[in-house]
Amino acid sequence: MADTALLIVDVQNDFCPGGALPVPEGDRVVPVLNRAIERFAQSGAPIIASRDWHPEKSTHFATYGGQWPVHCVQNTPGAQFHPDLRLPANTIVVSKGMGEHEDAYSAFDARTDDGSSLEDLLRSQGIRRLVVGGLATDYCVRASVLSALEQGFEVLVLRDAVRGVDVQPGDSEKALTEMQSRGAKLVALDEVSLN
Ligand code: VGL
Ligand code: ZN
Repeated sequence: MADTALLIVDVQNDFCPGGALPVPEGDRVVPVLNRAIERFAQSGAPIIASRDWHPEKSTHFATYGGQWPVHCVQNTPGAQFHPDLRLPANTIVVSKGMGEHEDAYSAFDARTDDGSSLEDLLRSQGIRRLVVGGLATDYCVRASVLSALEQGFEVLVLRDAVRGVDVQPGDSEKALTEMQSRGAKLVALDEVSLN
């Protein structure tokens, strides 16, 4: 059984150029992630996609006292995965940030439609290693990687498959260094061996 899963973090229209909270070059992660998806699918390893899935009213948004423009509102086009991302039909989708007072940057705060947490899901499938890519390096990727490490998972970050918002210049670089110092490895897809 595969002990490694692919975790694709928040590759949604609102985080890509033209979206409500665009990450510069956010769409550039898509082709790299499509290659990763192919590899994982071929070896029968699980593919998990997290999505930011906010209610219309949320203290996460600047209009209600938070930090961000309105983005990834449930069931809107901006919350859809990028149209070029080739997620297989058996992708496990986990949603986060559904509470009205919830930022939920980490995919470990996300749940499936039937209420399983990401951690339960990974443990029940015998996953001990995560390969991670997506958006944004300095928010949801960072938070997800740090939670995974805290929970004892081995983490490989696909360095060509992440992009950050850089609210302050250098935030993404800082986040990558922090992830590495806590034990994550930054790798290219070709360096990842499955099985
Ligand atoms: C994210 C800011 C606000 C992310 C989500 O997915 O990195 N960033 N909500
Ligand atoms: Zn959000």
